[in-house]
Amino acid sequence: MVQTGTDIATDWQQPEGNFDYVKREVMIPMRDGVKLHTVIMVPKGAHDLPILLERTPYNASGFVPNNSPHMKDAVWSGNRDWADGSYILVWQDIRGKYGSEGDYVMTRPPMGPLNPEKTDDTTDAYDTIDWLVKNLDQSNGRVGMIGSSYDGWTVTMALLDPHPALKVAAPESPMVDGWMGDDWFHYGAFRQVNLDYFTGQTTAAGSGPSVPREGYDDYSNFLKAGSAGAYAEAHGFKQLPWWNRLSAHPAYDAFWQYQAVDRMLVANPSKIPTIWLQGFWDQEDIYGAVHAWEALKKAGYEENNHLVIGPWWHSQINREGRTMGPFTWNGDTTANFRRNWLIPFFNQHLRGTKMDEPLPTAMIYDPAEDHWDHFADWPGAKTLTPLYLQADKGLAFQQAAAGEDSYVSDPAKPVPYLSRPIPQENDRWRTWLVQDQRFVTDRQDVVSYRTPVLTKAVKLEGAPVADIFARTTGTDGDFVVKVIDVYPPTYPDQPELGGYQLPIAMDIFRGRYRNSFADPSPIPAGEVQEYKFRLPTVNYTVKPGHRIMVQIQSSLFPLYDRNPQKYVDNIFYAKPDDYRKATVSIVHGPGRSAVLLPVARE
Ligand code: PG9
Repeated sequence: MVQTGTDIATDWQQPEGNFDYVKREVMIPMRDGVKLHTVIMVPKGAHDLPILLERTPYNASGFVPNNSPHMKDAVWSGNRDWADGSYILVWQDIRGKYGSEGDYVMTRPPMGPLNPEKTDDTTDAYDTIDWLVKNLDQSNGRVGMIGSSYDGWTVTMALLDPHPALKVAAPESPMVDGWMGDDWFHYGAFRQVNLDYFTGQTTAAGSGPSVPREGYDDYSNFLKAGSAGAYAEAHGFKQLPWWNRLSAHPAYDAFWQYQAVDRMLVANPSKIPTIWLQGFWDQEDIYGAVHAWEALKKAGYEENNHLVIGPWWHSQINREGRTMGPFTWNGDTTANFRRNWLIPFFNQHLRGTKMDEPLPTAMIYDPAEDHWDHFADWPGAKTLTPLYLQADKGLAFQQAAAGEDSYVSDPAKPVPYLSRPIPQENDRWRTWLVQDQRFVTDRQDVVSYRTPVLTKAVKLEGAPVADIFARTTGTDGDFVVKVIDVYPPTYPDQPELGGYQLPIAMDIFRGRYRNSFADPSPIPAGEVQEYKFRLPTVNYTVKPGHRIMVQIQSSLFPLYDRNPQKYVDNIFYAKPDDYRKATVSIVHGPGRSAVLLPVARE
């Protein structure tokens, strides 16, 4: 038998056979005619089911990676718990990405000063929900939105003017403020390892390549290139509109202020029951959920907004949650949260089934105690207690005599954020925030202050604030402050934790912004200045037998770009000879350097 023509079937239809669901791919029209690619899975024989919607720039089709007849096996693991036949599952490519029409704009700001169009991710979510409830006969007309990180950001956008059918939401590790403390900068220090994300997202509508590397160790790759701008532009970034916009706005000017989601939420608060969720050691978006929740609380919207912080890395909520680096938790903390709280919360608002126990205002894991704490109000500590830096590298709740400690910060030898080598494909990225800090503690450009061995537990409930007084011989400089739990020298329960220096809160602050985030100014060389900034939120018991350590350094490289330590207009374009050694002196004594701790109990 000779076959003429093609062996490819003209219109292949998968026989439904024993499939327990029907999968459809549709193009949903938005108000301006642009159509968005949407994948819909409806359990067979469904009626009166709620809809779970996720809007993503990461390929909606990829959320159903397996061609299995069973919904639970067909969806990716993050959705498995939802694929038991009780939800219609929907994933949508946002505008301009993967199968969707239209133009893509990075975390597109809502219509207004930064967006002259007639649509945004708020209207796109609205139009999508409208279509879904009108066109899916099997639905009960009620929709919940979920998603992590960028997909968490799309949830927050939907909340700004929600469709009436949207009844519940869970932004998980949402990007909320890309300048203050989420993906792009932390207090003005640029997260240059994200440059691969720029090429990945904006060189193609699908998935673009990462930046090609000269060598295995990113510490050397970035150091050789000079500034972040020199690195980016040597790799063609001038072709990327998003890079051009971002690099023209190194300070917290109107560009960043107008896209800060916490500000927008307060201007447009919703009554939708919402879970703001993030990881305790969230290496990408540690700022967003807690700040959005706090802003809404302050605006009087505490009742419908809940805060959840698990002992997790970024987006771990959608994966297994038994471990974090060398730490093993009491069971699968993510599966337990999803099954015992998240899904019942959605069920309550989407189908009226009551939760066994109502979700508390705040539910935050204490990793040291290895259990969840439930809070009717948060932060638990109503005041901050200064822990003062002392002579002889001591730390105490009492002030002591004046003194200072100096180190030389050399931009030619920045302090690494992970032990070297640091390859681009790096499975330690997820857990770098719990890395044992002993790999840098003895460097001459890192200063560490320690309390005596604690005789009583110190329970921290809230966000510590670094309040550092320092002089530098430079005219700019970065300050990294870490609060560390130092384990006892031996730890029989898990011997490899003996002496472990576990960071429980750390962040970086670019000195030029000490007086104003919008208007940077040179640091007066040789004059004592105050650098005061909030660290990530903690709920943590430092146990008797442990010590608290405060560690200070001037770089976290190559995660953050180097500060040249000479004031230049735009650090993205610092020239090689702008990079100068500086002597940094940390000043302590009455009214001077301290970390203000949210001590709830001692
Ligand atoms: N943290 C990633 C991201 C979010 C928003 C903007 C850009 C990047 C993410 O994991 O999606």
